[in-house]
Amino acid sequence: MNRYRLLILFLCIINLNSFAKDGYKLWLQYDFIENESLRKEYQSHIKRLIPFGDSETINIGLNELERGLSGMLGEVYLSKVNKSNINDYVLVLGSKASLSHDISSLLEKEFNTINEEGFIIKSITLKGKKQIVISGKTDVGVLYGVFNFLRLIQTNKSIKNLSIVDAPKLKVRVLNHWDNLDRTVERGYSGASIWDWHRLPDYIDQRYIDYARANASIGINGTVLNNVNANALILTPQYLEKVKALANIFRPYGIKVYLTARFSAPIEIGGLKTADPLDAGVINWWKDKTAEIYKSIPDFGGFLVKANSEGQPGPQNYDRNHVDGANMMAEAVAPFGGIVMWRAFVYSEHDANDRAKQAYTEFVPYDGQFKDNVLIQVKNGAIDFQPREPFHPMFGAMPKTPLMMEFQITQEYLGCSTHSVFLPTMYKEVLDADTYRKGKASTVAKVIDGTLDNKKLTGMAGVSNIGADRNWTGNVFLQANWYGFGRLAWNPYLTSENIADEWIKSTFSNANDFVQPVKEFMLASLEATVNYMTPLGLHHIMATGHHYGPGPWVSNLSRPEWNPVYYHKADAQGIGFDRSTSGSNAVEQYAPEVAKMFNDLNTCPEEFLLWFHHVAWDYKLKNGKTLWDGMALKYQEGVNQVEAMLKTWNAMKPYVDFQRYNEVKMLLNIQYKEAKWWRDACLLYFQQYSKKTLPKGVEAPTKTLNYFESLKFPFAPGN
Ligand code: GCV
Repeated sequence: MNRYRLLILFLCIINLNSFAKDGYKLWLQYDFIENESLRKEYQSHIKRLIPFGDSETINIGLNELERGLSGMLGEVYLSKVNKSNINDYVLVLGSKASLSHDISSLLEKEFNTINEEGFIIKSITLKGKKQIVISGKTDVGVLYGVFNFLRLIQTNKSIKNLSIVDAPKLKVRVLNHWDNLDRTVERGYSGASIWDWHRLPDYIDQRYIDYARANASIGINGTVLNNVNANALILTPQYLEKVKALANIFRPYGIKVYLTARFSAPIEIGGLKTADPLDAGVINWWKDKTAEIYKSIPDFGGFLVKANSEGQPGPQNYDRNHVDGANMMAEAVAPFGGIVMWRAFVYSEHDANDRAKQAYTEFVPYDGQFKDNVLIQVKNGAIDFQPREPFHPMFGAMPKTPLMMEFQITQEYLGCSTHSVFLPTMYKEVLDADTYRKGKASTVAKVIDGTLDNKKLTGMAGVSNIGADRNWTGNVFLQANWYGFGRLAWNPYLTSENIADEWIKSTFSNANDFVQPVKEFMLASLEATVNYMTPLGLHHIMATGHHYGPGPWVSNLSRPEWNPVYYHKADAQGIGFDRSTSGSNAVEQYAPEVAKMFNDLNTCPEEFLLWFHHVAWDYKLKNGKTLWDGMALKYQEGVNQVEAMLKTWNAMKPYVDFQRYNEVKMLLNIQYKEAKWWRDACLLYFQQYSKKTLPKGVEAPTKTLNYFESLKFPFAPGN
């Protein structure tokens, strides 16, 4: 090889290296710890690595430790040292059953406090030798312990005297992929579906393994592979073979696969004349289909069903109800330990009632009638994943039914993958909300973790924001929402601040001058977005169909509740949806304490003002401004906040690799532009009704309302 070729080879290697920072590695960067004394401190506590047991899961844990420790500490640790020859400062890894008796007996107390998926990370001294033990009751518990141990080092925490005992508070922690078999993703903004159905089962994309690893690192233990607007073909042998291939990859990472079940599948792929849930032929068809699935996927998780919602078939097509449908499927999966997640996202074109009331009206009368292996999956709010919604009233109204939370991680109503919005803040607003079902402190978190009503089956679902884009989520910042969802599904009591802190340090840097400003910007990002899109309780005023950009003027769609005008109800008097006792009375679906608070203009939190009340333009807000002025100033504030986020990020250049720095910067610039678009379009439109001028401090729009109304986006993604 001549010198010239050598040089080219060298440049190629450098170039390949730069790919390491394209976001693919997510929060598992394992960057080398430059601070020598800190690095040495860690090294002094981990001199050898000893695995007990050699299951696939334990080997994954071992590889992860080697990868993480050599990345961060720059040394490759010896793995298989002789177990009888334990030296000082050994890192021991193994489940309760595989650890040597003298080690496991030291952890007896800890083992008694964790569940099957919990883990222990403990510093012990055995026969005068210092060790750190990572253990759990199961191998998957150990794997969770490994990821948590590595996170300690990634976030520069001390590992001197460890005594960490942790276990998930929720049982089912699943991603919902709204991925179609043709690789389009409903409401997906990060490229094509990661499931390459055409080439499965024989072609195993490395992504599947990396996906499983990333999920395991945050405790996600299930994935629903396909869209809730389901295609029955996924249940045919041709596709089940592909599903099996994915299940085999995910299994050692503690991840189960689930599928959405199209209610009419017995007709579409089974050749039956009906899908009536009380028909013997249909019942048997689902039982046989389920048995067929479990034969090839013994740990199959179960079904997720969207029934009688937005055109999907369901039991009501046969004059049956949700209980009939859900229980029929639940019986089919029960012998195998499977579950049914039955969605409560329903609203009917035949129900003239306020859409916000419909799911409650349909489901609450069935409280206590579902089988034990049914979880009712409820969206965080009663409309549909709006930038801000009050908690869904169903959470305070079904004590005899296990309810699971459905959050949306993908940003259908939040600027697609372009806008950098840190969603754990929103998830926490809902989890911390008080339903008052059993008096004060009956939070939504306590409802879904089962502690309020002593429920065994619990869960949280997140509609995935993952796609085939190299950085997984279309915007590096939105990896934080996947991360945060997983962390909150594990423990809904974590704070969004802690989650942001962990994510920033694991993804970018521990430098304080980076962590603090970026954390501040992340924590403020939801409020900024609410301000420039839907301040003061406004909702669903996005353009229709794709939901990209503002569309408060849309009024021509066939169903009233598909039109933004239905939600904001702006007129010469004022603006907002009256859901008080003098309006639709949606407030009555909450416990009396909550209903009273929302019902009264004086006590209704201003962030939900226009959600519950139609308010006069001259109404005085708490800050003394009129509603019109206050609203206009909120829109402006949102724009200013994005400008500040952009400024913060621009100053972060020294701390971030160029590719990720520049991508985030470009996206923030787009967000800034679109925040102004939202402000101008909405204020010009509402101004037609308020007939008031913009207050001081609000920038004048540079385009006309006609211009904004004329904008069309026929190819907006995710639609
Ligand atoms: C998967 C909203 C979305 C739909 C989605 C639906 C649901 O209506 O716009 O794309 O369908 O919610 O959650 O079922």
